[in-house]
Amino acid sequence: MEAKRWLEPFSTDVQADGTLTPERLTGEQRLSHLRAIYEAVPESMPDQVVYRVYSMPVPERASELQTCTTVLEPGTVGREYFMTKGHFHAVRDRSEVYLGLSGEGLLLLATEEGDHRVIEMSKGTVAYVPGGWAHRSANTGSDPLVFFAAYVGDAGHDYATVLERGFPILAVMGDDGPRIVENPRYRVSAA
Ligand code: PAN
Ligand code: ZN
Repeated sequence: MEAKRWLEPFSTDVQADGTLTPERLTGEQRLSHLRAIYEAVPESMPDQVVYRVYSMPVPERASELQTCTTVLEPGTVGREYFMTKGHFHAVRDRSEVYLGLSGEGLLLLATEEGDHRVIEMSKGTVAYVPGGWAHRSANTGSDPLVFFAAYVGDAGHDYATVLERGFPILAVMGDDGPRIVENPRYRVSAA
């Protein structure tokens, strides 16, 4: 039989809360898995889910687009807002687009040299994440921050670099709203 040349077209419904129909939960991050990204997680904090990712299944190759939604809960650890682990794409030049669906937050971006940017995310924001920029989302609102993402199929995720060096900037709760501050724990690339 002749091998299939093309994938089968398909569609998925994104619900108002960011979940997909049919259900496609692919990742759930609890506070206990995220301790290393915060300055200090108080022992008294419950081990709650900080975010979930729902992904559409396509092969991880450069000819495809990976797509998913992220649902990031509201909350803080100390003064730091709940945030995603953050990553570079393993294939560094692979780009990505985020589309805000609901909630309020900040998309933090940083290069390996320590250059950084901040993009405000809310419903309707289309954020372009070029290759070479690590990206992390922080929920600065009181509702879940929900966004859709599409990225080059073979991008892969390098979490280790951000975990080892930290992110140059942090989104923290100030007296009159969110503030961006330098991250004292950040170690710039030795290169
Ligand atoms: C997003 C992220 C998602 C979760 O889909 O993977 O928001 O963040 P972490 O992967 O940093 O835990 C994306 O940027 N994909 O490439
Ligand atoms: Zn990404």
